[in-house]
Amino acid sequence: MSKNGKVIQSTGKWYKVSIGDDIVDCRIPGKFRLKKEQVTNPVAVGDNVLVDVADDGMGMIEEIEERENYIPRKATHGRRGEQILVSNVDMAWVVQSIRQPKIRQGFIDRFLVGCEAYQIPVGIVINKMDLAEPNDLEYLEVLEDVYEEIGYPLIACSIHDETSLELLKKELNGKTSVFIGPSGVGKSSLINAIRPDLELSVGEVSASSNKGKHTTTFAQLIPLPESGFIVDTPGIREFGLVSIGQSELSLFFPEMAKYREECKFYNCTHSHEPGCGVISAYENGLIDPERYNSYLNMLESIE
Ligand SMILES: Nc1nc2c(ncn2[C@@H]2O[C@H](COP(=O)(O)OP(=O)(O)O)[C@@H](O)[C@H]2O)c(=O)[nH]1
Ligand SMILES: [Mg+2]
Ligand SMILES: [Zn+2]
Repeated sequence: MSKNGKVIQSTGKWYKVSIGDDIVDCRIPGKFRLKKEQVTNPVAVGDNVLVDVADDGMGMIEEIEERENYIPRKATHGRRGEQILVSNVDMAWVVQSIRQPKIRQGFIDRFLVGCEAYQIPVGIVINKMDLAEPNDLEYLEVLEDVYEEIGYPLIACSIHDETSLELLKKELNGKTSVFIGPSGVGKSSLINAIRPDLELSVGEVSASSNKGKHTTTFAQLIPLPESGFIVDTPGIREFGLVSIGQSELSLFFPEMAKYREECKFYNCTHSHEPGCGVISAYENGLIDPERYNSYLNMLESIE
């Protein structure tokens, strides 16, 4: 009998598929592997699939629903093309901590751009608010103003503050969400706070410091208490400016959209050109200086 499910884990050969309340071990037919696609993994974590479940409880993946979006990473083992880290993401959260380590706005902006480019709705989580000092609170207010004005939700939280965790849980419920961020900001701790039964290791050196190891790590969807999934993966750190061209970059800064139209040159990079609507908006205080600074830094890093 065929059933609809969602791939929650993958080894490359075997797939765990969540079907209703069950988790079924599945394989894929050989023809899936042979298909010539741009991506190197035929079935990705996050894929919605149709599974034929045999009498012995084993499954065969028959069909993959078209993906709404996906988070890419560079293919491993020197292969060309993109690999899908996770697909059908409802919401990505860029996680930073107010202290230890302190917020890096350039990092936030880079990942917001990545999510915009791959059509993934995105918000910001500022964790470890229990460590905040008075000037941090002022900074947080500035960040809230800047990002919520653009349209990015911002949640300030702490694993020691139940009220803030409830807020976060509400945002995650019913969706497939991803935490993106550098190590040490508390991603695993937050997941543990939501699913205390899991006991993910906290405070461990991130696998990304051991490149050879983490390239073989697959993403995993962790079911949330009510409904929805949260993704746990170290591989997401690389997600940034994958395949974005210089003249495209400003498309992924939503607040620049209406000023771009005023630019004199159609291929304006909004960095030095005369008659640039974005530069003039920046000079008139209509675009946040930090955001514009992030834009210029990213522009420089694109070949
Ligand atoms: N004070 C404080 N420490 C936290 C908080 N969240 C996480 N930590 C600590 O930060 C360190 C790194 O946390 P971890 O979850 O491993 O971060 P990850 O690398 O992003 O997964 C650990 O020592 C945690 O106990 C928080 O809200 N407040
Ligand atoms: Mg972690
Ligand atoms: Zn311009």
